[in-house]
Amino acid sequence: LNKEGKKVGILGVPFSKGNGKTGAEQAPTAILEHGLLKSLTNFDANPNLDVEDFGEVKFSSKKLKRPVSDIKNYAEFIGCIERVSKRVHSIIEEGRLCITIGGDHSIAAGTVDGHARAKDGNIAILWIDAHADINTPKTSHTGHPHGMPLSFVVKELRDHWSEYPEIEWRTPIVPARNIAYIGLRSVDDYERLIIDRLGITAFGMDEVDDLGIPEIMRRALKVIDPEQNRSIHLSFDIDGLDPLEAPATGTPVRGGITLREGIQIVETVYKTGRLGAFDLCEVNPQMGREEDVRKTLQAATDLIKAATGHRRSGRTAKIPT
Ligand code: 5AB
Ligand code: MN
Ligand code: MN
Ligand code: MN
Repeated sequence: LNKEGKKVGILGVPFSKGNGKTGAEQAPTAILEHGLLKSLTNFDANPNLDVEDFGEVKFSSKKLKRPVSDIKNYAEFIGCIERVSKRVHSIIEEGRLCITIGGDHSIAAGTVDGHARAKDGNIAILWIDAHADINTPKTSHTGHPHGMPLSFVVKELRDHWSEYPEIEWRTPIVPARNIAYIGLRSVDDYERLIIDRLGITAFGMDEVDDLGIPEIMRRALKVIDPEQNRSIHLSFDIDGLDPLEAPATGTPVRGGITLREGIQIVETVYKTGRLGAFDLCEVNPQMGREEDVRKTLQAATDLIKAATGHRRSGRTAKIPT
């Protein structure tokens, strides 16, 4: 390992109580067993990479003073994301890009909280997803926390959580204007209202079709990081990709971005030099056939590789002297 190179920390979060299905808790192990660490340190990978595997986050459910009924598995959810926030915070404080492998997307409530705290709120969030994940506990039709992580961290929505127990540790300091979505195609009515009211930048699949990823990335980064000084949080829900290329996920929606477009998004953020945290969520190795799972694990691996600086066009080898 070359300690002078880019520093990366990998953290697994085997949590799936934030969605209605089991299986996503197996993704961190499945992605590692698929060969992630090897592909990050391969001869064709970023040669100056210093990768540290931080293992899996340990968590348990919180004891609640009063029951919460409108959010499913609230005690488990809060117990998990508090731990995730602490771990992500300390990995970023070490000067590492924090790569968090979920788990369902509810864990991003913790990754964003930890990142925001490490950077005093000066972060920009790029959210790649079929869904908007900004329901408040009261607007959600399902009660699933994986549809709520953004409302948990956004400054303007913090009061919507104030009645819920065991979240004094939370730091909801990221302004809604620092968020941009790419890939939306399944947005609830109240989520659309929130996006419009708060003026959140949102590129749905219609805009991906009209503008293409390069133009969308220019526009998105200009709004969420206008002075080019923010630490960028790239939260990638694998269901942002089209289910043809990433079928093994709990809430697939057809008509998504291609794997190539997904990689292009990650590469573009990497090239800014300000990628601070990367989440890869919602892979569910229990969904579909073996071939579906293999495809999805490979897509996840390709996205994570791009987040560490892998170049598709190759690199010149250093001839050993
Ligand atoms: B995912 C829905 N909006 O709130 C809800 O996969 C779906 O992390 C949420 O993007 C999907 O339950 C959450 C209907
Ligand atoms: Mn989604
Ligand atoms: Mn999501
Ligand atoms: Mn999903």
